[in-house]
Amino acid sequence: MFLVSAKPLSRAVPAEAGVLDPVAIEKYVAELVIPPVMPPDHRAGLDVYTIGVRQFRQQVLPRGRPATTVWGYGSAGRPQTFHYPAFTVEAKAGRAVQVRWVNQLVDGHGGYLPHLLPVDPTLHWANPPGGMSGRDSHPAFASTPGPYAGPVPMVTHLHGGANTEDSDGYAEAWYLPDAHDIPDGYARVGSFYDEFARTSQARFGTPWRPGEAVFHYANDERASTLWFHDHTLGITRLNVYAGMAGFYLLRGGASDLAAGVLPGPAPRLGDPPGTRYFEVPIVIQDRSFRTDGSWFYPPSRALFDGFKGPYVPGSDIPPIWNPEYFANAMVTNGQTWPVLPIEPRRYRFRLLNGCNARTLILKIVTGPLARRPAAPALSFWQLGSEGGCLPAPVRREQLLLAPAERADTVVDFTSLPVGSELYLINEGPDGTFTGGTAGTDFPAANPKTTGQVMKLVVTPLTAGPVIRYGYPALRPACSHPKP
Ligand SMILES: [Cu+2]
Repeated sequence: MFLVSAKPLSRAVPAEAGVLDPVAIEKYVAELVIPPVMPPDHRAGLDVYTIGVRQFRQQVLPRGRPATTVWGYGSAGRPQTFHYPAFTVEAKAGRAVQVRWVNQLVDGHGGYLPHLLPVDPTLHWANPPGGMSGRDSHPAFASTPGPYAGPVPMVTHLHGGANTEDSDGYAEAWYLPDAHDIPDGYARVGSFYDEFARTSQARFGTPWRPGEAVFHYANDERASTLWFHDHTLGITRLNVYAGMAGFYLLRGGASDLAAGVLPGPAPRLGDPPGTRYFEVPIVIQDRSFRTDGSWFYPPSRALFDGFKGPYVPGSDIPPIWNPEYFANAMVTNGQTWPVLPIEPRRYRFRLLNGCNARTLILKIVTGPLARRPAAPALSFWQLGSEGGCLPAPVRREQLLLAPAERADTVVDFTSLPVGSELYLINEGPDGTFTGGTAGTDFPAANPKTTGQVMKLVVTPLTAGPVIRYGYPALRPACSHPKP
């Protein structure tokens, strides 16, 4: 899914004017956003959604600092549902979901919006300007071009889904928005789009309209934590960085953990404001900002390894693309360094590493600036991974998550006095992870910035049952079919 190079060359902090110093960003101001549930259009035999991608402003940095222009998904008829990361799609095992994914990256007049981030047009990429013959290719240039400023392709991949190919979000099945000003000669769709539109319509009878694709998910796999994100050829890294990501939780069936055994609830449709949740999805992403609040992503190869050219002609080094990028701040559920008030209960945390290249090593500790490697204050009980629940819970002092990996965990806060403060920290490296232990084999991430993720503050217990099950007595109810 993400392109990961083996070269241990990358630097975490770009030496570029106008980049916001992450040390200056106030931490633990905003309360963690727990994404609500994505509302379906209707549920009639299957769950039917229309999910668009739009450009909007969101307070990613703490209040008092500028908002950030982001791209995010939402229910197309409900403007208030657009958020980065997306509201969560709740799916049931054995019950199909249909999503009409709409590219709404247009302005108020229906004209296309250019990318928020620098697109390197010299890569093997979607390449709409190449037209029908040159799309999804590696275009030739006589001299070094600037970034691509045209209409932006998208196609959504359900990561972890057992999808048929016409619904999988193939990198070459992208499509532009249905804008009125697409330049003449541009390809409007990728080279697999038309074939998939035909096969999908033949199977499901649902036509794909311009600027859209209709994907069907059978949900006939094991219950697990899935997520969706953009997957367009050659710009996946940029579309995801701009904000195109969300959770898709598949529940139920013989492979799920027994209902009522684990901490909950998770958000449900129609919850009144202020509802407390004890199952919380958490996506952690590294991001850099400019001082005006906009996303920063390296606009030049020189920020990767200092190579200043020649690019085209003269070498085959792409002028803009960075093989890997490690941003300098941590964003969790769409906000820098949030705080989560917790009760002295057990919580279910579904953790997702949504970074482009950064491997996370997560721990829960009592002080954010503790010497690395830090002594964990609490363990994670890992119940599940990308493939669904494990044969038995595993106690982990730390969680290692590579990009796109998920861990389904329970953390027990029941013994903590009200007022206790804990921190979710990251001891993965500020660069390529090549194995080993923080402090021995590589320096842990900067304890002042990328080495911190989220604060947890214990607040008084509210009404509601405190489930008194215990580990290791808990036995998952899932069945593991023999291979
Ligand atoms: Cu993926």
